[in-house]
Amino acid sequence: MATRREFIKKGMLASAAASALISAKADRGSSTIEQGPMVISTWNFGKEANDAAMSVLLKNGSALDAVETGVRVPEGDPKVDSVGYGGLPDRDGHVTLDACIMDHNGQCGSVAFLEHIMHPISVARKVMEKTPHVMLVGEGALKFALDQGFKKEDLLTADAEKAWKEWLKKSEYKPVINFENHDTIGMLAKDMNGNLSGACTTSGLAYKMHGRIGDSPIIGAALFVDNEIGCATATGHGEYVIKNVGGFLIVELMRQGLSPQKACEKAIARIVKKTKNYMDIQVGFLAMNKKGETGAFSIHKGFVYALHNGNENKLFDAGYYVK
Ligand code: SD4
Repeated sequence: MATRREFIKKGMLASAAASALISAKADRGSSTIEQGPMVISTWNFGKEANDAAMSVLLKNGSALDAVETGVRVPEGDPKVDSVGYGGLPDRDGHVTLDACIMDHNGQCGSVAFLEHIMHPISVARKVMEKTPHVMLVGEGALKFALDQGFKKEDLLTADAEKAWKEWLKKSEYKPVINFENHDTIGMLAKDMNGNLSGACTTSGLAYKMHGRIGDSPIIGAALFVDNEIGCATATGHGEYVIKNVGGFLIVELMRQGLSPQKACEKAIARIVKKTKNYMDIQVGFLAMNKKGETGAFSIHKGFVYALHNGNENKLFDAGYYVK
């Protein structure tokens, strides 16, 4: 029987061979990898998050552990103002967080409208593992987190508070496309056993109404995993992802035989067709199938994602609808 080290080496060799395919297809926003561990995540902060996730996978860790570990990186980074600590607040000055996680058994957990906890993804995982429920929100989610030993913290950084006070002067609510080029982190991973998992976490749209929950904690919208088929995640204006059940739609399209890339393109086309003001909104999707093939597509230019194949970790521009 192969030792674990041989097994890891095999996976890495396969990934090295596949990396040539990544660069060959980079400009089309898709890649083809047949074997080995894989991680794909949204936006440029995905690169650092991928490194953390891949270090779990290369030690033969599970895809579930990998995605949780990966997205905790931007959650804990005060310079990232769209996820976790340092996230921009709602219009009343509250940092409220949404997150969900799903594993290869179809188990999932989610928290929404959660305040004062730096790592909502880990609370979402506890909801999955320690409760008979899928989703906890607000006060109840906070109480559960504290009961589980999470620390209550002030997540509003001085920079985020300053930005909010500046916004208050006009109080003009207008979603901004590719908000400073970094946003929600959605991450999909495949481990050495070929199992898939995903995670998604965010502070949501900046200056949203108090109480607003986006797509990021909604299983089937910003995240869906079916270990027989593939997985998908979303970023952008959550309302449109929810209305079109984006993550589930993409997995179902892959089930019908579409590649991850074609499935992402078709889901974006669906949103565009059903949304009169699609020129004013951004949605981006990532997908991965059971073979480790990936896809990425968005409405507008500017959506970038990070792909790590166990050998190299690179940023790519996703393809887009509005030319
Ligand atoms: C939301 N999808 O709350 C998230 C945040 C995001 O561009 O990705 N914003 O709608």
